[in-house]
Amino acid sequence: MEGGKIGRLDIPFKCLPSFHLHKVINMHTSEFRPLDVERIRKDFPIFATEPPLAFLDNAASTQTARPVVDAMDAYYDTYRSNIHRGIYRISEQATEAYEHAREKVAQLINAPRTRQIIFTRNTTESINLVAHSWGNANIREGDEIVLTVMEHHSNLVPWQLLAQRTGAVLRFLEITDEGLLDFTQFRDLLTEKTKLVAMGHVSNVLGTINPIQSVIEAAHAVGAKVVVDAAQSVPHFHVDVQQLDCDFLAFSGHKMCGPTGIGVLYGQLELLEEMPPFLGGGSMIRAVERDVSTYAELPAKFEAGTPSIAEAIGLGHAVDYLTQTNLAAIHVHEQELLKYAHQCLKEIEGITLYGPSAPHQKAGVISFNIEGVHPHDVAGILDTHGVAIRAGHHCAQPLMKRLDVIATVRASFYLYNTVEDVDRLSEGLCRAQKLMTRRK
Ligand code: C6P
Repeated sequence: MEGGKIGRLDIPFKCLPSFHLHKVINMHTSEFRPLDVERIRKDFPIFATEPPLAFLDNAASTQTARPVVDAMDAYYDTYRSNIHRGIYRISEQATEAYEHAREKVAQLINAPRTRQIIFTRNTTESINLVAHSWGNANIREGDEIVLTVMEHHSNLVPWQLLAQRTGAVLRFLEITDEGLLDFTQFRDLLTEKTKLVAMGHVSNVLGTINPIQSVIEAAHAVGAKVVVDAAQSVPHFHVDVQQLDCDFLAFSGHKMCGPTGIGVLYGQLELLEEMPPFLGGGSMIRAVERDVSTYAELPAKFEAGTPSIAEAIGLGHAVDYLTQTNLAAIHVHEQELLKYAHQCLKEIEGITLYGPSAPHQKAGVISFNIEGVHPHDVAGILDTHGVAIRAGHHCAQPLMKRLDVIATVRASFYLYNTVEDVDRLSEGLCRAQKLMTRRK
């Protein structure tokens, strides 16, 4: 399992993230049950339509599970009210449901304390919160922030803005031609000037699973803090913040069968306690004078204004849904679809697949291009066959530049996808390839 060393810090670089251990253990005990995809699909009414939809754009946003919608409907129909302020029954019920959702999220990622879970709107807002609150207070001119060329813009632009505000310097870890991070460079990048490493756990374009735990150990060894963009990992496999020992971790509800408008920021307690508020307003204060205020305890300090109440409740139910379904089984299912998709797609004439091919280094995301066919044309033709995929730069323009492409086509899998979805994808691609190259 030891895949090498990270720079001068001599920290072992583990190729396999820890969740694979869970997977291996689970698969060899009676605990492991493959997914019952047919049953799962019944929880998503969109799949009952005819002709059936092959929804393969899960990295952008997943479908919402019925129990999630039911929980949100129940809030709107029976106890809709604001939280943390009403001295009446339904407001107390809403407060309880909202805070219960926080407990479920804390358990999902094994946060030591529930107050380390801050509800935001999405991953983007979570990262911006850290960049403003922690970043403005801790980053100075000449400090270095280490990123990678595979970052989503949400884990790049906030750091660019922070660097512009403070005079800090951004440094980038490159990737190999296979789409893995090039750790031979880490030696030069991580120095005593490094104050922060911000890295995606899983690339939304290449599907690469980065060895985040080793990165965190290496960053901590030089005294740097680490922000993990977990938008593409938490929904798909078990992530344990105590095991990772990350300083901050961000993800979104809408990528894990939950609603839009709700995201999560986890942070180390001492950091969150020291950090100044991000947004000011109601709910985040202790006492307000004309010229100055004192602030509420965590997590309220970072949740100014009326939050997304129904959405938080929905997220709590999405967490229940995923954990009851079993995240290890979801991961195995996605890996099987990925393997099958790789086999099918590599047979298509003129196709270039991007990202690693070894399954343990890749999540259920597959990006590709077909020679002579624009990705948008591929997406349009697939749409006429009832296959939904994403084509474009996927909010990762520096990565597109590194791959020397303007865009890619991307298919991404989740618990409700089937082998038939992959077959329809490859049939549609064959047609697109024939149609578009015949025209030229
Ligand atoms: N990626 C995709 O199609 P928000 O929009 O804040 O919920 O998530 C932002 C984000 C941050 N990091 C990663 C790794 C992501 O994949 C995303 C969202 C979508 O790839 C929409 S661009």
